Order: sequence, then structure tokens, then C-alpha cells
Amino acid sequence: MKDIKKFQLTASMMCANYGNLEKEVQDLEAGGIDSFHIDIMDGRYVPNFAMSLNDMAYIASATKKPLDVHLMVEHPNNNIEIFLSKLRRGDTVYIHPEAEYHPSTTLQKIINAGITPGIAINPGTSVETVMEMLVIVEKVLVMSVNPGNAGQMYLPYVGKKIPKLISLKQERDFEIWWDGACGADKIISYAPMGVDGFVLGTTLLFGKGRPYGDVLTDIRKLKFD
Ligand code: S6P
Ligand code: MG
Repeated sequence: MKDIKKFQLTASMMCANYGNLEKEVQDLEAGGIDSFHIDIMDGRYVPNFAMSLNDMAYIASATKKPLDVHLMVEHPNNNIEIFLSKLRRGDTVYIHPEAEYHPSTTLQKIINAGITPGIAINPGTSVETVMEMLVIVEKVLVMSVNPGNAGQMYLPYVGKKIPKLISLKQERDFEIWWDGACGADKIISYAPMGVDGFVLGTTLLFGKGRPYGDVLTDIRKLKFD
């Protein structure tokens, strides 16, 4: 058995208790979370509204940990500056290529702002359709559920994309992150293969009646073959 400690963990803040967001941020940070995942939705690109600009800005002000901003909005190029202006070097912005006419233009705006550029790949989007963008981005967020909601079922066909992306990541220099229905089984399967980070939501972290620090410690202690 080999201990693999290199993977990162980010907390999906749309699953947090909004009754006391400050305490949620503090508890997650004290518990050892690496970053905060912020799901921004517009009710058009996805059939839901989760977090928005002010939630993101508040969490940015409440922590020095990086923000991992997942934009599920149509045509982010139209107003992405509003988000970028509230972020800091070390934060990431993911866009969905399908939501944009010219995704590489939008990615260039993210890069020009000094923010880490990423793309999110939907379950129904194949790796082949984003091949050129893999050269531009630093992070790829693999969605294992359709975007829009927490607490959904894992779509098993998504796992097949991981070996494809792993074979491309050295040459094209990007990190691979997993988003959706992330249980310990997914970390055990995919961290040893080379997945760099995991988004934790209701499946593993939130609503468990256990301190976040205990859950995160258990995840870090997972054993790998
Ligand atoms: C979904 C969103 C995700 C979820 C996360 C929740 O649109 O992008 O980040 O918040 O997947 O995790 P879980 O374990 O409830 O699926
Ligand atoms: Mg997300």
C-alpha cells in the first residue's frame, strides 16, 4: 500500500450552510481544505441559480486560500471582467467552452488578468473537442454529473475520459480536477492515476454531521494500492 498525499481538495461552497458562511469558511480552512470551489450559475446555461458575484467576493474576503471559480453562465466573455476584478493571483476561473462563441478569447482575458485559466468539460463533451484549448489552460475540470446541481448521481461513462486526459497532461501541461458526486472511491481510483484535485460536495463533505476537519483528515489518510 502506498500513501498518496499529492492530490488537492476543494470545498463546493454551494453545499455550505449559508446561515453562517463565515463559520463555514473558517471551519473548512481550519480543517485543512486547500481551496474554495464557487459554483456561479445564471439560470440559462444551467437550470439553476447557485452562487453569484457577491457570494464569491465575500468568500474571497474571508479567506487567504485560493478560490476555484466555476462559471456556469452563457457567454461569460460579456461580463467576465466583473468577476476577474474581484479575484487574486492564484485563483482559478473555469469556463464551459460550449457556453461561448470564442472560448479562447475568454480564456485570454482570464490569463491577462493574472488568473489561472481553466475549462470545465461536461459529461457529454468529448476530450477531442477541446484539444487545442488544452494547450492554453492550466486546469481541466472534469464534470462527472451534468452541471447545475449538487447531490446528483455519478455518470459512469465520464471515467473513460480520465486516462485520455492523463495521457495528454504532461505534454500540454495542465492539471486535472474532478467535479461531481465525488466519493472516496473516486479519489482512490483516480488520484493514483494522476488526477490532481477533487471537488467535495454533499457526497463526501457536507451534511455528514461530522466536523469538516475529521472528514478531511480521513480523506488524506486514504490508502492506495
Ligand atoms: C454542479 C457543480 C458542482 C457541485 C458538486 C457537489 O453543477 O458544478 O461543483 O456543487 O458536484 O458535489 P456533490 O458531491 O453534491 O455532487
Ligand atoms: Mg462545480
